[in-house]
Amino acid sequence: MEMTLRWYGTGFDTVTLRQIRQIPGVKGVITTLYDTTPGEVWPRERIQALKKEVEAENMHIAGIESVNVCDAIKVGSPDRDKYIDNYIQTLENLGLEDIHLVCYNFMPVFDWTRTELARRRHDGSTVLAYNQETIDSIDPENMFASISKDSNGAVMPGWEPERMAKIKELFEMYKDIDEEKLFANLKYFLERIMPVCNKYNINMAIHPDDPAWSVFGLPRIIINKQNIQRMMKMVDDPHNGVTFCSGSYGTNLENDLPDMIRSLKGRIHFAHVRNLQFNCTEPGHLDFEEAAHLSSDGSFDMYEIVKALYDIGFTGPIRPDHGRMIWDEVAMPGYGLYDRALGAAYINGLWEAIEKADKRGTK
Ligand SMILES: [Mn+2]
Repeated sequence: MEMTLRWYGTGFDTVTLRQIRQIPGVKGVITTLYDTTPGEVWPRERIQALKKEVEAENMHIAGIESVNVCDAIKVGSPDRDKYIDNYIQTLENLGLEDIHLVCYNFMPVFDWTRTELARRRHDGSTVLAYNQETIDSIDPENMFASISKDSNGAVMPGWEPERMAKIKELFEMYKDIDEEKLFANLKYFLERIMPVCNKYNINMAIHPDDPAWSVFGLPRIIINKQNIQRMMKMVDDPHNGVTFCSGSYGTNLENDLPDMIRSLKGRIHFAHVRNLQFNCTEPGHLDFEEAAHLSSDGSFDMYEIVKALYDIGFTGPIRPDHGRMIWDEVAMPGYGLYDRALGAAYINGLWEAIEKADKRGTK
């Protein structure tokens, strides 16, 4: 594995490249052109400029998160081919710049969904949290307004104000889209992009839906082992792979995370590792919050998750995921420096211990 950190780019991220470089073992960033709109072509010069900026701090771009897929492609509207052509051109431009990993998602309307961006925990840190009763009582059209007040002034990925201003229109676009149609549109998209991925050896890594079930009546498909196996098989190409995000698949307690990792051997191109703490697991009253990465701070056995990645011979980029807001840092919720740096150090420690035990035959 290669330890990395997500970086939103100068002007969007409170964390600098130099700070990231000083986290032990981090030489790669996962980044994006944050001011591009889904559907547009990423100009090669801008990708080059981004690379230069990262390389000036003695790091490299380990992958892109994300090149977002526009709604026309997700709903399969008549003009989707134009946008897929643009996506292919973006992939070509990335490939020409020697970038070989692209994370994306296929979630309708909302990206990740949380009900709070700054819930206070027992230790005084603040974290993102999800409460099912709140979701069930909220009008989805007001969702954006209700959470954006806690965003510390940051534009949240997937919750861009321009998109959210058209929320009614977006719901209208998806009104006839069920799971089967979403699968069919994903298949169509993947079949069209696989040739350029093969040409430039670009690994596509779909991010799971977060949370891993339907919210607001919208279909969600990248949610469990069965559905990802279906997705792998429907376009059976090694470049059609996944981002294994423990915090997203883990929202659904029926998902056995180490087992899912083992079943995806060879198709996990990117890993997001984080922990959640469940406060209530009753359906309808489900409540969870994002814990520190440490196993004992949350509900997941992080050793087993990292060990499963080690056991399948995972060699791709890995990153700590959402961190708590600690030590008075003011940053985009989930994306401060401090707690993600602690997460990276912890995952590095787990990995080193697992690897050494394995090599000594005592694991
Ligand atoms: Mn993730």
